[in-house]
Amino acid sequence: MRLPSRFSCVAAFWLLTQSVSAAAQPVPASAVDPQKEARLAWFRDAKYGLFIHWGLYAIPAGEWKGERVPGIGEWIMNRAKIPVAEYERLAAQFNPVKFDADAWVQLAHDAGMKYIVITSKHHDGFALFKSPASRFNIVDATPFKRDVLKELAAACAKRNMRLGFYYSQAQDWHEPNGAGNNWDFVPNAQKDFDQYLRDKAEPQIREILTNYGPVALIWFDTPQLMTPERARRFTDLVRSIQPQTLIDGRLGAEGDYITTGDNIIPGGKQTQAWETPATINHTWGYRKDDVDWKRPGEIIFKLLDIVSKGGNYLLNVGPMADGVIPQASQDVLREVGRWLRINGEAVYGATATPFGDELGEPSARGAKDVRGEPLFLVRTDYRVTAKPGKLFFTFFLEPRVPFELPAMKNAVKQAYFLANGKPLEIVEKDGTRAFTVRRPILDPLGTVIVVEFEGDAVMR
Ligand code: H79
Repeated sequence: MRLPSRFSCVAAFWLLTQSVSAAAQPVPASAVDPQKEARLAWFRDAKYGLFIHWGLYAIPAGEWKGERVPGIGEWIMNRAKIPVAEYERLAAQFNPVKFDADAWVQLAHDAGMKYIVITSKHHDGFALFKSPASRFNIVDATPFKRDVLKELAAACAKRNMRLGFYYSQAQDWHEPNGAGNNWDFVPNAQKDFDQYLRDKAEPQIREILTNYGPVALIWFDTPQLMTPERARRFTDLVRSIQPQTLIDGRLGAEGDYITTGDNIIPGGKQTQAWETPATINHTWGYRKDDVDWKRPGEIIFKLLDIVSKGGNYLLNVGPMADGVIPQASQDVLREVGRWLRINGEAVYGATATPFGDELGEPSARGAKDVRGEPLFLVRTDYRVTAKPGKLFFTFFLEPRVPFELPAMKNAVKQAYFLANGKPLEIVEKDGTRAFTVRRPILDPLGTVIVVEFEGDAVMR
């Protein structure tokens, strides 16, 4: 049999993670697992989390030996085919004296985020924690010698912030038998992958679940070489140590929730819990040349878009090698946080839109998108989120005059601006109900109008 190249393996994974379809996926009643639903309760309410990609790759920051290396920053070892012996030398330079766990947690808090997920070990194999299983870690191999996970866990506990760990369980470019490194070592198919799992990945998962208090979730990634049997060993390990810890959707087996492709937001709502991991610029790990930050308005739209489809938004920052999160990305996050302090009721604990026409529609001409899937024409005027007896209409553009409520059988009690409580008159005409928002729209980042109705759930 011909061996698949590394690239096609990655490409296959890429396709695998893109398969969340535009239509809602009904979950048969038999598939509802009460233990899983209990584990997921906080996650379903949280909606918005901070992803942190930090490691040795923050030192080269997208450049190696004076040359710009294209692609995502944390992939630099792979893209530049840097030998292990050379990459390891970065550890001796890693001394992030400005690292302040409290400041990072404060940022997540100010940003309105309810959980943090940090790279405990990325594909380069370097661990941000003291690890008996491998000396290639921040305590044993750097002059810094501090356990970043320990400090973050303490800071999170103080602020009631949930903390989860990204762990690359399959790729490990530092290890002869880890997946992915074919420039120092033999191709994947010739490796003793189970030796790698036994000697490093499984022990390290045990370590991060044992030494840092309650772990909100483990965020596995790129399940190359992961058979159902191998994945099962990780599931058993996680459940045996911390039964409440969630498992993401990239272990190589069914997790507790669906993880979409990187930066992919599905076109329609999903009933299963799900999460979109996303970049605030174009890279995960810090790159000095990527300053193309998303605007606060874009992030608020994506957040409401995701929440209106029943999902969570895990938005990433890449701290620099000195331990500081780039100020420009902090400023953007804090501005979103200011909006959320006023309008958070439309987000936290909210469920998906009971409607759906406002999301967009498939192209009637049968056009295809870049992935060859039917093109979905996204509408961006407004999004709807829901709580028992309440609908939240978040407008990103001035609503039509008058704005007609989507059809529902429930009586409508009242409507008002969430930001200031000012009532809006509901006018009934020919069986439709409408309100009129006068110019200028209250908040250009998103104006939320609450519509209260009789009963808990919308009847259509
Ligand atoms: O941790 C972040 C990424 O490093 C990781 N997932 C997120 C959360 C990830 N691993 N693999 N991929 C994402 C997809 C890889 C895409 C690739 Fe490429 C295309 C690998 C090789 C070609 C991008 C371009 C990276 C190197 C070149």
